Amino acid sequence: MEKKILVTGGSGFIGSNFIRHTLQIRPGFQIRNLDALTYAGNPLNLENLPVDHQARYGFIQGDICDARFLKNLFEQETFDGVIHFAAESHVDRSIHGPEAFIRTNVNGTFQLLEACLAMWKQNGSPSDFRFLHISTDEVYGSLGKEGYFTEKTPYDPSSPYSASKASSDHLVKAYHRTFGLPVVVTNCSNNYGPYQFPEKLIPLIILNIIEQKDLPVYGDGKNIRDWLYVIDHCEALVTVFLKGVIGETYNIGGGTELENIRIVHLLCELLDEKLGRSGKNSSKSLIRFVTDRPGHDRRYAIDASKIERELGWKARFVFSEAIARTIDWYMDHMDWVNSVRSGDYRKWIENNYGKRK
Ligand code: NAD
Ligand code: TDX
Repeated sequence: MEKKILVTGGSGFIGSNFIRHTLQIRPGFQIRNLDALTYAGNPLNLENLPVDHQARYGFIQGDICDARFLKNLFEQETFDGVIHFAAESHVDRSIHGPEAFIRTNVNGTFQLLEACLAMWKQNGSPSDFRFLHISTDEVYGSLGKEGYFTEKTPYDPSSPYSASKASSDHLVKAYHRTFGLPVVVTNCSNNYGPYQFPEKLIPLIILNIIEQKDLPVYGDGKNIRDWLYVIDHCEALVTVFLKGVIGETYNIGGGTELENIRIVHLLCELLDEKLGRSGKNSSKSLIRFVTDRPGHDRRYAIDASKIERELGWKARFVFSEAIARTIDWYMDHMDWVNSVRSGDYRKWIENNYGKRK
């Protein structure tokens, strides 16, 4: 199947995994990546694509908040679909500085919808066009000990990040109901894997263990996240893009619920084995319980039965294997790590963790 797709935010963590994986599994897909290259976007994430993949890939630097830029782009090029990853994505940053989240996640999504709607109408409103909006389980708020998020769980976001994502989800749905734009929305749980920016829990802890730095655990460490290997997420997105029903939402999750402290212990154990540390030198001695994140959601857990039943997708990576693979990737890519840890990154670490001790 031949398709020309615009991916937004393709130079970030999930977007770059998505582009690499989709070029490989969908030889008929051409992909253009529109990315502003903020601190979280890195051209290195898409370096060294195989030659035949390079021929089907193009990069466009630009900001989704820039209406004039989007209008020009859609006048010059036509797309069969838009897959929208671009966002400010880190909860702690949204607490320190919410404005960027409202700008990109709310206003940027709005500008993108406006431009897509105009392009879609201009092209005769094709029914096979898709606007796939990538969202998060955080829009549903926090669970207690029991229960799961379904597609019908009411929105109840806790952080400026999740509130901005919730807002963008509503806008996307409204553009379908009001203007008929063919949209689909996905809400996914926490991802892990290669190319994740080391401000997020798993890469931060892996690198701090390697470098024998403190391992900051917020609050009592008993908050629970439902972890999904990034390639499973990418495969779910291709499935929803091709087979999802217009106007519908699909929850995506791996069914691997873990307390944060368990993940930190596991990473210590796996890395200690590789680095030959034990006894008094065990990395667990680096664990520090620090001031909790304000508004910290206690538990996320996804009910993914709708996408499994209706579209035939199922997570296929097992956590214990995929986390080992992720550790190996970081150990083998210290050049990438050093290149993304710029002056801005060091400032962020000082800002966020300096105050928590
Ligand atoms: P990321 O922060 O790694 O990447 C975001 C990308 O968007 C970067 O390349 C950045 O340069 C780009 N970007 C930011 N603002 C932009 C703008 N104004 N215009 C154009 N590009 C811009 O994020 P991620 O972890 O890859 O997440 C991707 C998407 O998936 C986000 O929408 C996020 O909400 C959602 N999501 C993430 C997770 C997760 O665990 N990481 C889970 C569920 C959903
Ligand atoms: O230093 C830390 N210590 C710590 O205990 C960090 C960075 C995090 N944590 C805790 C907070 C969370 O309970 O670990 C858990 C995971 O934190 P993050 O990696 O920041 O992810 P989270 O806040 O759960 O959000 C992620 O998943 C959903 C992504 O960043 C979002 O973009 C996505 O929507």
